[in-house]
Amino acid sequence: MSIFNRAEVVDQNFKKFVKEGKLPPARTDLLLSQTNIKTSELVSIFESQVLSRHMDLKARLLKDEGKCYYTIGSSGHEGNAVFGKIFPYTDMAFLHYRSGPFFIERSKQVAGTTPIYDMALSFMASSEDPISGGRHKVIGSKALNIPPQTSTVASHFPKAVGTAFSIDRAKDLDIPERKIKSGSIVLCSFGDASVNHATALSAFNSASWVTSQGGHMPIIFICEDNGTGISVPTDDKWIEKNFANRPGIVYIQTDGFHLIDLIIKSRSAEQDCRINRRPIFLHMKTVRLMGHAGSDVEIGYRSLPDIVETEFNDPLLHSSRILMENQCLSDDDILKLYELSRNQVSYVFDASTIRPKLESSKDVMASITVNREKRILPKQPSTKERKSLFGKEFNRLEQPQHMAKLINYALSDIMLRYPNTLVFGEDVAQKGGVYHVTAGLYDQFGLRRVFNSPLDETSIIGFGIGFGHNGFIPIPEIQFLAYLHNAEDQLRGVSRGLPINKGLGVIIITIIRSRFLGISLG
Ligand SMILES: Cc1ncc(C[n+]2csc(CCOP(=O)(O)OP(=O)(O)O)c2C)c(N)n1
Repeated sequence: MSIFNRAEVVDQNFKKFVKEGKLPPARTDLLLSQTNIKTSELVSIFESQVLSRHMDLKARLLKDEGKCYYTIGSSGHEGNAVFGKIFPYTDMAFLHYRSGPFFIERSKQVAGTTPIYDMALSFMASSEDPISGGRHKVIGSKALNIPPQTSTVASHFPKAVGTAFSIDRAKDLDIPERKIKSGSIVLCSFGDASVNHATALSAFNSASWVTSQGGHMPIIFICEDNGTGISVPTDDKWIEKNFANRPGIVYIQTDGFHLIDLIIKSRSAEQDCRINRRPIFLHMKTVRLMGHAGSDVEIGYRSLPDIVETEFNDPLLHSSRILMENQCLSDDDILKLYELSRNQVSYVFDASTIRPKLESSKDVMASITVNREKRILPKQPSTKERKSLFGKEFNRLEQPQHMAKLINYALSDIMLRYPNTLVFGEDVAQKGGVYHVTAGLYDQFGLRRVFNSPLDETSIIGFGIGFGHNGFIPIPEIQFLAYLHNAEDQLRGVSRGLPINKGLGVIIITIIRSRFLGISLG
């Protein structure tokens, strides 16, 4: 066994250590008998953890054979299977790329889902991959309410915040188009290094901001803290120091090695968030095994004893100890489950290697959604309706009007015609926009449909995408073209046009370009 092949070492060690009973010690002395957690729940979670581990191991083998293209794995993050169990599939989840165990466990809630095959097709870049159409290894599922994300770290945070913001607003406005069950919450998971990203900070800030304005923000930020971002260590206390005292965000820490602690803390996070409709930061401490991705050789930047020590803290070994000490499974049962799962994953992955690949640009574009849905549109507002709303006769086009005025007319018509439209951005409410494009809309349609955002374009577009996920037609305003560049990455994530995004609303951006000495709609 080569010391460079850590996947093989981790695999062999698991079998050896379980057989010999050489298991890492517990950090907490929680026992199953002190809780109302069922044995079947623990076993199901463990099975998902093991299946995910085998996906990582098999992907590496197939990569060496040139059949698998991208092998960023979930090893070390298997604790996230618990979240797949605790949170109902109706809670939309914007996931970290190490969420294989979550995906497998959540799929058990919905009959007919095939998470291992779906992910295998994605690993193999097959055109039949239902998640990204073969473009990338990514986790996603329409049936499981998991919108797939781009690989840009933190890009999913503002969308998650926007979606959380949309849930109670949709209920208040009672829009029939809403897609997310009322009372739902949103999950947003990520690694420890990602919290430093401007996009992440934008989202935490906006979640806090909305809460401090009295708004509802039912979101659980799940930080899967493995203490490193590729090769750069995260200080042991960095996450806690940063998030233990954020205004409006409740901080809960959990042990990513301990299934019982994870279940208890996730349940309490869930209850708090679901009832109080406020953001929670759930901090799961864990490790990363087998390097950042298949191409990463950890020994280039970490000492071997450090790697070996981390590997002994394998969450699967911890889970095995918990299952044995609580008489849920014997060592024999665990080893049998381990090998059966290996065969299952191996069979499915081998089958996926022979599925068609992307061959042409036509194949690449085949999965891009085009809006061909036939809808019955509400009728245009009549002059009488406009008059009753605005209190005066409208002869709008009798004489030439400034473009801002024309956009303003168009917006009020759209808002009148489509009760699921919202207008938001900086200064759009009482002030009516810095260029008066939204003048009068706040008075006409009220605070719930016309509202000011925090001064942060990333969040504005994030709100737009999030509201779009929930059946709204969001109309975010960006004051000036230059300010859109801050937020462009959010748009790129949407324009991927993946099948899951079919339900997304329209996003209209009103961009004011003063250099035209007038106003144009971008
Ligand atoms: C915006 C952006 N910058 C850089 C990268 C390259 N990159 C991919 S993963 C990663 C580290 C992320 O670390 P962390 O958030 O701790 O998650 P982990 O991989 O440790 O689970 C980096 C820098 C990226 N994907 N996106």
